[in-house]
Amino acid sequence: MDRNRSDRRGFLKQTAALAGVAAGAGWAVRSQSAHAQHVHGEPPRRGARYRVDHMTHYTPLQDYAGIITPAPLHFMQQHSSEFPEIDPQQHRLTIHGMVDRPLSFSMADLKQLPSVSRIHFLECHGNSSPAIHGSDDPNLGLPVQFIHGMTSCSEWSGVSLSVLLNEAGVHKGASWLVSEGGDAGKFTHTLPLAKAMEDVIVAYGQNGEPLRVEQGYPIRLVVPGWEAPFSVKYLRHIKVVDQPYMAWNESMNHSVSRPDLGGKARWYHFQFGPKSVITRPSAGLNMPGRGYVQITGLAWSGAGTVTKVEVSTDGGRSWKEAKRHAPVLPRAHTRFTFDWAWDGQEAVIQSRCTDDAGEVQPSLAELTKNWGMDAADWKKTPRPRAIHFNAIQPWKIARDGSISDVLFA
Ligand SMILES: Nc1nc2c(c(=O)[nH]1)N[C@H]1C(S)=C(S)[C@@H](COP(=O)(O)O)O[C@H]1N2
Ligand SMILES: [Mo]
Repeated sequence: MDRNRSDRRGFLKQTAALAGVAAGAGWAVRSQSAHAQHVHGEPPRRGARYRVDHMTHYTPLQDYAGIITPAPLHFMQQHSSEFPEIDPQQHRLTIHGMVDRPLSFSMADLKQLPSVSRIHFLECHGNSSPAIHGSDDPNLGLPVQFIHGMTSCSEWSGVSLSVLLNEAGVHKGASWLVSEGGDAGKFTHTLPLAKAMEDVIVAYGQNGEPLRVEQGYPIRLVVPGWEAPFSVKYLRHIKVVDQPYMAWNESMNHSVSRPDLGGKARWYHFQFGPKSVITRPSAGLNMPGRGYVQITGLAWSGAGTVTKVEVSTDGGRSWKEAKRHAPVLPRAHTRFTFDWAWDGQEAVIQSRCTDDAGEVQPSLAELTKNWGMDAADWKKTPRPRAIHFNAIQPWKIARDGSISDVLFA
């Protein structure tokens, strides 16, 4: 495990150099040392909730172009204090429970089956939460990375889960799957059978390479468009059952009490709504100067494709359509750009996503209303543990070119 750690450190030193180049000339990072340390060093120290047995890495969304997150920069949420060391020669995936034929697949078995490769984002259910914008974080003047960087997008390769389930022969009356990982805590999550049959991948490849250890080597589930806890890493067992199981992690970490439900907890949150964020210019960076600026960012939706991205540079008074760059794929990040000239005056810039289900990304005020909350709730300490937080993100550009978070900074 120590070996893993030090390998990782050496490796990340190289990527730190790369990311420095990718940031581009002119885009000064406000706090270079904190930035480098938290992007590429040890996992950043989190607030009280995540101190023990939890490792988090954030994707530096501001530092790359296009839609594919370079694998070493993929975000990571790991509910254990070290990575499992799994021998791919020994690793097996078993499918059992309500099936005609319980099956056990080796890695070689899986790779012999028909493969698929598809580009999808993953996003932690807690990404962008006000608790992350919180001032208890050591990174004052949080860059976009530490607010929205628990999402990444990759080309995932593997076998459709439906192929494996059909091979096993699912019983009539089965309706859920319980998937278990091979990490120390045996991370376990329930998944409705209908989604499993629709588009879930048992992935062994990430951007043409084997999965990274951080991403679940040698295999993981990829559950497109749904919150990432469904995408169980180090996948080892799938049990076919006829009810949701509410495993330990699901009840402890992933069910959140909701004001709109009278303070009751909702067990499951599934698909993400439409979301977007301007990744440059963004909080933590400084404007390169007056004149031409290409505003760029990412938009995505758990429902399907992004059909429109609008940008406002006047605090939301007027909106203009941004350019969406191909490929625009379902349940994948979509790159957008917007040509702008900064006049050196104070400005608030923000983006808004519409998806092919016709849903529009809400403002914070709309989200507050939808969730039955009060504007004052966001000011409480600790900040509300809002999940699936997809409010429009305004960034404020000051006359001196510094950029800050309007929502919760
Ligand atoms: N085995 C296992 N699977 C897991 C987790 C874990 O800790 N162990 N974390 C879950 C959570 S909460 C998230 S957000 C995603 C993160 O995937 P990533 O680390 O590849 O970005 O994995 C999910 N699957
Ligand atoms: Mo997560």
